[in-house]
Amino acid sequence: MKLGALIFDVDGTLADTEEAHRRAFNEAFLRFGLAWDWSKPTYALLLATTGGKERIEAYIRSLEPSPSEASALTARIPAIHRLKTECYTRMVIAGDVPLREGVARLIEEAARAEVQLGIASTTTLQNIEALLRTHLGSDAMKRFSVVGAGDQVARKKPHPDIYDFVLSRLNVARDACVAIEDSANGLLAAKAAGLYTLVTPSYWTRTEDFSAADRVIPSLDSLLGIRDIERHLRTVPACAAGQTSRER
Ligand code: XBP
Ligand code: MG
Repeated sequence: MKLGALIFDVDGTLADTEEAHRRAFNEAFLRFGLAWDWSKPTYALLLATTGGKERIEAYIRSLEPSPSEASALTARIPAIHRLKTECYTRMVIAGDVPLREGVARLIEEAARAEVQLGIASTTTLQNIEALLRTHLGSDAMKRFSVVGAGDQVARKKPHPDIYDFVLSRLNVARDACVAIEDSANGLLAAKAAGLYTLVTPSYWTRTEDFSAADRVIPSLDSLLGIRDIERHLRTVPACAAGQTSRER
């Protein structure tokens, strides 16, 4: 099977972004006068909820506020998240969030091999643009045939909606596509969309269950190029699950 497209997740896959997200959330809470300060252990637990706005909502529920307090706090989530996104993109543009190893090289190789590129992420388009333009140049977004982000779909990962959104706009057969993810939520979403899924665990997801992955590697830097992906794609049917070949 010839590889037709690579569909990248963003947070944790293109870059280990969650520490910057965590700091941006805390900066936004401070500027909103909220006595919330998400520690790393707290944030690691909160990452089970995908989507920044949904994560804040889950945190509010965990505080067990009165109905009127919950309603007042929930009404402020969009404004808090807008400020958080401003804080986060400022860090990204300042160069505080490097791409993970092997990402830029694989994107270059894909372009040379005429393999289409897509993005399927839970984060905002604004965050994706900031990361790609900072590291891949001002025309970086044009290198991706389809960019699926955050609120473009009703249900976030682990639902497959964002992958279905991207696949419906890519002119590539599903079984010629490879999803690249870092988290269990992302893996569930990609597999539910019927995709061969390569997982590169991140700092925040390294203890999660990737048994449904088609392949698990430490980072994209350990790939032997596009043909390496294609060779594995040929050996494992796209919708098969469980034949994980976890590589050290
Ligand atoms: C990971 C997420 C996002 C980020 C925070 O997205 O779940 O919510 O944690 O970004 P990905 P936002 O699918 O790229 O791994 O605050 O913009 O949601
Ligand atoms: Mg991710």
